[in-house]
Amino acid sequence: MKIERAEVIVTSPNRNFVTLKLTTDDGLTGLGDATVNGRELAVVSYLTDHVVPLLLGLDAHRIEDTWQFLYRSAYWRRGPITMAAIAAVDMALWDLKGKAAGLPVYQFLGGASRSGMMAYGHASGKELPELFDSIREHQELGYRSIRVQPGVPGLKAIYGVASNTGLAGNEGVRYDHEPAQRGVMPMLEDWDTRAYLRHVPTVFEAIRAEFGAELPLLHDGHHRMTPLQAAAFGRSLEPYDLFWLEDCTPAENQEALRLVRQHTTTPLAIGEVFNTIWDFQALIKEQLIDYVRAASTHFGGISPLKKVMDYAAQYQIKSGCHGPTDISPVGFAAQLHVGLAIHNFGIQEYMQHGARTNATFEQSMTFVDGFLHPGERPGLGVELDVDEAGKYPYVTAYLPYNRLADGTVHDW
Ligand code: KDG
Ligand code: MG
Repeated sequence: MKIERAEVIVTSPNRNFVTLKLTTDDGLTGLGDATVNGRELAVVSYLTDHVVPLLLGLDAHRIEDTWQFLYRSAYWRRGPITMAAIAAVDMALWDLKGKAAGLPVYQFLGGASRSGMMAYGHASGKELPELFDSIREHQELGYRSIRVQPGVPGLKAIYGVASNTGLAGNEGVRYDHEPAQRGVMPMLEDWDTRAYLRHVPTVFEAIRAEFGAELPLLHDGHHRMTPLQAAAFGRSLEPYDLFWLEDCTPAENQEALRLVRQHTTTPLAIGEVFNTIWDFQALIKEQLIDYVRAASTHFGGISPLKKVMDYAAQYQIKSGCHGPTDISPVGFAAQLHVGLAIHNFGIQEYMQHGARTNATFEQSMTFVDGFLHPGERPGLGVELDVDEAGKYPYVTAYLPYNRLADGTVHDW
């Protein structure tokens, strides 16, 4: 099974996606996701200019060897562009292996450890009534765990609060509030940490009063606090029993979590912007986190995701893979196969793709009563309709950014 053709396909059905398609000499095709939100074309160049020429003629069964070859021969280590490109190759090779053997990928990772994976969705609302409606809408869709991002008084636009309510389906547009703000410049949002720290605990108090003690609730701090602020915030949320507090401090300074950890028992999740197992090394060994937020797409693919989760398992740390809409259906399927197989699965973020994306990427994945399953189709279970993909060319799209009241740029 030799790699005969490698194509990089860019499509923007509801948002931009970069997909690698490998074709073997026996006619099988494998898909990999290489989407880096807001920097998509950099990965396209990395793949077409530097990776595709190296793949032609390789034995598609040699997944680990190909991964090590691409990682070590590049010499320059880590980074989202490199690791997304390697991820796409890794996923496509697992897809091919599955198709060649007639087995879904999870069967190669140890087989199923559960019948389905609990997913959480994104509820948001500027004010409590909208937020409560959004939580209820998610419950009606079957979600049993809910991430909550409220507005903050005095702030016009902040991360995670949909500009208008509504869920996927309507071409994905109404729910596409998060990063894919289309335009030639990043959209400006505003920020005030003290207002946020005062307000958010009151929101969780109101949610517990309305929805009771059982509902698992999550919240994303999106890298915006200092270690001391995060420590105080985690402590102030303890009465509301969060499933996790995510990205409470900027991810670059991993030592910050030592301080946070000393002061709060609110469970911590981090890692959606991490690229390698080494970014998690100290966090796992020192038990500074409870959930690993790596995404297959930004972490080098299925192979390293399985390795980091096996390492985390030694410390009772669980998975909570990043699953926003900027992970394509291919990347999403890849981490569903890992999640189904590992013993230490925790939860899976599931922000649903829009109708056009689902028509472009045909998927075997299911979401039933709040639980995800990758399906039984050989490989990853995703096929790309290239004619459909061709209808939606790349659109310039940036993530938003933040400024404080005095104009200083802040973490977004
Ligand atoms: O591209 C950036 C988004 O994926 C990110 O902002 C989403 O934080 C996020 C999350 O938890 O889904
Ligand atoms: Mg996040």
